[in-house]
Amino acid sequence: MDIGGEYHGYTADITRSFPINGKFTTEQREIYDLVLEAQDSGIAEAKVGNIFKAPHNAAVSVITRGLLKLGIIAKPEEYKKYFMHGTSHYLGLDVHDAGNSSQPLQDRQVITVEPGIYIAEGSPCDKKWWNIGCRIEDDILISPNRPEILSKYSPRKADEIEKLMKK
Ligand SMILES: [Mn+2]
Repeated sequence: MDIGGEYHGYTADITRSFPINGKFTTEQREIYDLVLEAQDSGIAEAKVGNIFKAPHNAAVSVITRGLLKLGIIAKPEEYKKYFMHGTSHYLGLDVHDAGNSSQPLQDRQVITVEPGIYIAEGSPCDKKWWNIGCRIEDDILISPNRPEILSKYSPRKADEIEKLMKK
């Protein structure tokens, strides 16, 4: 679910992915944990002075390494087949807010970090991966120190998602 909300004129936008029957299969869990790791790496780069694409570059690096390791791709550049969108946009008065992505990240800006992996049926990999799709999106406040995850109270780890699904 990719969900946008608005409160007193300001917006938020988060995404959560979950296994439809409540429990991740082995393959779903591999992909989920890889996207989560990519997101963690991206969030760590969401800080003052970094280029706007720093979170994306970090996420691409993790996803590429992971897809190679899982044998889903054979060459690094093939990651684009399964991760075909950007990782961040600005948040503010609009849910895809105006902003100059050629400027470094600044204190008090809010951006999303939302890597994903989408493996369509018929993809050139083992069919056990087909039809798995996953994106995890959170809202990050840029500060000089540690990036602050504004959406941190929404369950994010695979175990937390399964626990929530059990309710
Ligand atoms: Mn978004």
